[in-house]
This record gives sequence, C-alpha cells and structure tokens, in this order.
Amino acid sequence: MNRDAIDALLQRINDSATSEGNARTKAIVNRIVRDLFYTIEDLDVTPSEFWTAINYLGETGQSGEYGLLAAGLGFEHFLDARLDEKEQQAGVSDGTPRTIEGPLYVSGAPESVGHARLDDGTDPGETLLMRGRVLSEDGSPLKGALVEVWHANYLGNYSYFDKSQPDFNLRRTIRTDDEGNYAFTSVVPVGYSVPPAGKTQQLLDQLGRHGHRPAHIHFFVSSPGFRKLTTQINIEGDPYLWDDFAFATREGLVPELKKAEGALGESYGIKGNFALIDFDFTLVKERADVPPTEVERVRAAS
Ligand code: MBD
Ligand code: FE
Repeated sequence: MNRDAIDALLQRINDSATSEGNARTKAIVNRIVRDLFYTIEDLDVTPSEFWTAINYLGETGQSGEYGLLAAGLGFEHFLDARLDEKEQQAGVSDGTPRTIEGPLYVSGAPESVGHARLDDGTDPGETLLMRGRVLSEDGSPLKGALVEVWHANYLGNYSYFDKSQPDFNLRRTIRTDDEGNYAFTSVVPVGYSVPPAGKTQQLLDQLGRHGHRPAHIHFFVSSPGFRKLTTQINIEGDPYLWDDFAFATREGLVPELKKAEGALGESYGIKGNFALIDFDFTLVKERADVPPTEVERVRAAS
C-alpha cells in the first residue's frame, strides 16, 4: 500500500474516536499504531509474523518479564538519557550519575542507622565492605538520608524473585548517621543473567545478543528536599563491565575494588581479608524546572 492509502486508513481509525477518553493516551497510541503500520508496510511483515509477535507479547506478559525486556531493549537507559539531557539543559550537573533501576527492587527492606549487614552468612561470596557519605552538591554531609541497597547473590540471583533465599536477603535500607555516613557489609555480587528459558532470552537469541549484566549493586538514595537518586555501582574487572545487556554501566559508577584486612574489617565484625569500596553519593536539590526523579512504577512489596 502507498503512504496515502495507509494514512487514509489511519485517519479513519482516528476519526472513529469521540471526544471521550484521554487525550494523552490517544496521542501516544495513535502515534505508535501509525509507526507500526509503516513498519509492517515497509518491511512487508507477513500475517504469520504479526501473529507470532502478538503471541510473544502475550506470553511475555504472562511470564512477568516485561521489565526485563524493557531494560534489555534499551528503553530504560533511554529514559535515563532523556532525563540527563533535560537536567543538563537546566544546568543540573553536580550529582552522582543516575542509572537504571531495573525490575528487581522490592520495597519494605529492614531499616537501620549508619550500618547494615546485608547477607546472612551463608553466601560463599567474597566479603564486602562498602562505605561512604551522602553529600549535598556543596559537599556538606546529609544526615538521615536514606540509602536503599539491593544486589544479587553469588549466583547472580535476587531474593524475593529467587525463592531459595531468605526474605530481604541482600536488601536493606540504611539511614546515614549524624556525619552523613553509611556503611554495609555483604558479599561481592556476581553478574545477573536473564532466565535462559525465558521470553527475554528467546528474543535476545533472535537478535544475536546475550542477556548478561556485569556484577553491580543498586541504590536509591534520598533525602527531603533533594532529587531522589536511582543508581548502581559496578564491580571492577567483570568481563561484562562495558558489555551490559541493559546498557547501564557509566563513567563515575565503577569504584575501585580494594583489598583490605585488619582493624577496619574487625570494627564491622569481619575476620580476615575483604573487598573494600569507598563511594560517596552526591544529591542535587529538588527544583521545579526539571522533571521529578521519583518514578511511578509498580514494584514488588514484601
Ligand atoms: C537486573 O539485576 C537488573 O539490574 C536489570 C536492569 C535487569 C535485570 C536484572
Ligand atoms: Fe540488578
């Protein structure tokens, strides 16, 4: 069909709308449908291909992997890049870089002040101490800031989604102390891979792509009057460090992984060698001329 004939059909579809409904939804859906009509025409998509895709989308929904697919197709990083651009244009630049939340946050993790232990002692990974401060743009420490942290275990799996782990394993909420310090002890995580028999991997196979993430630790960092920071740090030396299937690795988020032992560890109950990461988070003040960073998203709650 030529463009005029396609546009005439799209016009008929759009004209069938009444003044009811939601203007924003109409604008978005009409645009997506138009782009898909053009795609079907330009790539001569067959009916069998179309129904295969519809079935794929249905099964992906049933599997609960849409959040994973959104990360893997780069949508979640794209949303970050757009927010970065808006902040840049408004002159917001001094904060710790953001990167994607991913689909595996669970709200309601146990809360403590200053320090938390994230693991229960059964994970055979290397002991980790990560510590630092939460700072304002001007470098002043923020006391009582919330550091929500979550990461995978030595097999790359996350508690709650992996029912073999205890509730809230490797998930905590830490409130900074009077000097703005947070610290946690845990085990060095291993990179995540999408479920090998799942719908996301099925599509990645068709695209000639892998579904691996480099080892990383997730954070939400927040304090009243400041823009909520969603970010991750990566574990240095991971083979997928700059080959993340979700495109989330960024300069500024790959701290040195130091080897340590002795009194510092003992002060946190660590015996022997451990890995040490020093990392400060910098928050920027909330302001009305950039979109908020608090994102509405259905999340797991436990
Ligand atoms: C993860 O652990 C993750 O962080 C993302 C973005 C996608 C899948 C699993
Ligand atoms: Fe993750």
